[in-house]
Amino acid sequence: MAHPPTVAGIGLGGNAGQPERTLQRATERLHLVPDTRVVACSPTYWTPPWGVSAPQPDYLNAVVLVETHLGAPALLLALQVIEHDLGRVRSAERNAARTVDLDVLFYGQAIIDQPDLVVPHPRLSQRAFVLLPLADVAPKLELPGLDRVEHLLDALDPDDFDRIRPAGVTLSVEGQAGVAD
Ligand code: A4P
Ligand code: MG
Repeated sequence: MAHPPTVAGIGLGGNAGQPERTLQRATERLHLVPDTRVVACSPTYWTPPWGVSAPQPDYLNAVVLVETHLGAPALLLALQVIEHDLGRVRSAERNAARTVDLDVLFYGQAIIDQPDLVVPHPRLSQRAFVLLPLADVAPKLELPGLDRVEHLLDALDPDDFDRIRPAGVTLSVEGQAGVAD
């Protein structure tokens, strides 16, 4: 049975291969997921790798909002298919470099705590690389069990924004990433 239309936030990140191209392709694929359409794309940011022990390239990060009739588990499954198709190889190493990581940041006002799906994303409120692009597209959003996005962003340590810089890569559902001069 179709679920009522729900807005969900998808976190996109990648730091292997060609992240500009891969995040654009992921955005196009999100728009092709059945019963789902992309309703907003944030700007993109280059961000220093968070939670890694060995050096890695910076990540390209962004947030896309979708409106979907899929339930949250089906949406996660669709994200995993896209990750796989775009060349994501899962590694035993935690936080290993990856071509693309797609996380469900929130799913409407749902609070989900299942072994394979935790929503809102458990580490969201600590992460400038998530909150900065999320605040670009949904600053006033109240995240269930947390706070308003703009308040979560304000609560971060200013040091968390060190070395985050706008990437100027425009994500769109129309194909072809635009790269600003
Ligand atoms: N899972 C549970 N809840 C969710 C959710 N809300 N969205 C489960 C997506 N997946 C969820 O994910 C591992 C398992 O999490 C899945 O089987 C799913 O059922 P994964 O994508 O296979 O592995 P992962 O992404 O390496 O693990 P994890 O724990 O999700 O890592 P994070 O938290 O996503 O962090 N630094 C910067 N600057 N930018 C980044 O984007 N990303 C990470 C990965 C680390 N450092 C980063 C970045
Ligand atoms: Mg993930």
